[in-house]
Amino acid sequence: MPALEHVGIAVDDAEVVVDLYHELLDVLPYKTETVDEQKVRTHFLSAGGAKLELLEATAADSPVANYVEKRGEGLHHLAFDVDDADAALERLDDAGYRTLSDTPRPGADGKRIFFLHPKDTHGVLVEFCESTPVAWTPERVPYRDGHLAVYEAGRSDAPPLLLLHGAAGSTALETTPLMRKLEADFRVLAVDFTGHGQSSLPDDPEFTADLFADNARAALDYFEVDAADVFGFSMGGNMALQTARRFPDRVRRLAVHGANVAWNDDLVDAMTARLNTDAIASRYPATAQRLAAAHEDWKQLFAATRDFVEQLPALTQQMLDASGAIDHPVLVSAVDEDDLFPLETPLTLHRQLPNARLAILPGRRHALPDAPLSHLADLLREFFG
Ligand code: CMX
Repeated sequence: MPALEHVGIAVDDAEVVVDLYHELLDVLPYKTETVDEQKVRTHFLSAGGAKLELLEATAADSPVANYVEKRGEGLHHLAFDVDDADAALERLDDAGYRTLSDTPRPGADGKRIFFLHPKDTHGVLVEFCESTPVAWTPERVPYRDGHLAVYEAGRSDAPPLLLLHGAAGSTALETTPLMRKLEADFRVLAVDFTGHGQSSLPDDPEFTADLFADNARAALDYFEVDAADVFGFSMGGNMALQTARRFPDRVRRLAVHGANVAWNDDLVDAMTARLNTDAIASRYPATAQRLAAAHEDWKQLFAATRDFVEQLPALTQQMLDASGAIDHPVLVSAVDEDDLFPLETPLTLHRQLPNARLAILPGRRHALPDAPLSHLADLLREFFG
């Protein structure tokens, strides 16, 4: 069923209304954006499950300017989230509703949107919107002999939450969709580990857990954050734990999703097989192309990751042995039918950590973008809230 995504409110002077909601709800906009197509400037506020979208006209002939002129400031529209805006538009058009465009149009917040005429919907302007993948642009921070790509989104007044991606992954490939679900409630930060995504790859890369933990620390330093909540996916989960071990005061709480602490030779073999660049290039050329676009040098990255994976049985055993010393609150989560790691691993981790909660979500795929992200985001909001 389409969920209420936001409530649009037409305003004359957004600054005044921002102050009002600050006073009423103690929230500030987490995003402000001009949508030329709609001739509006939008200011998004988090209001629990749904959002408020303050709409300010940017031109005299904007629909919002007409609205404010004829009816004054006030509730302007209700927007419902749909998976497929084209299909929704076709269905409602066939059902005889007047849609205000023939196809979904670009709206605020990276959405594709269309409206139904308020005369067909008992006086309420109804919008349907579909989220589209949105790029998250990094800043490049000098780091050792190269640079780290670091990312920031969301509310500057909200608690910082650092997202760490997995091995041979990146912020763009893995954690960006989760950022989109959390940006209304957190100051969301992320970093591409050395050699991953848009961070530079050293000439002779040697990956270690300490290097990746140091990447996380460097991102926090850059954003001048003393201590953050940290979420890590897969190897990023192990690195979140390592960051808490190495820099305990920089981490408030942790959430680790899909992290494996039960490495054995079979899993190492399975993982190294997945990192075979020749096999990927010959059998899956489209994937190879995607990886080439995602990383500075994906073949070298994968080679260095293979060497790192070989160290994981010893490293994760050391981590487990030392995990009793991590007294930060930790949320351990995984999907119940992970196609890569056994379900025992989150249970082991949960048992081993002195201050952990456990959540098993329904799902079959290890990859973070395929996880039930709305459920995961709800859990993170609750745990870090
Ligand atoms: N809610 C309820 N009724 C509305 C309305 C609204 N937001 N906007 C207009 N109406 C009503 C008017 O009151 C009027 O009713 P009466 O005839 O009973 O007086 C009727 O609809 C026609 O309105 P109008 O002022 O003559 O304006 P138009 O028909 O030219 O345009 C509408 C109305 C809805 C078609 C136009 O505003 C539109 O295309 N809206 C969709 C685009 C939009 O609103 N974009 C801004 C939001 C962007 C975003 O969320 O990103």
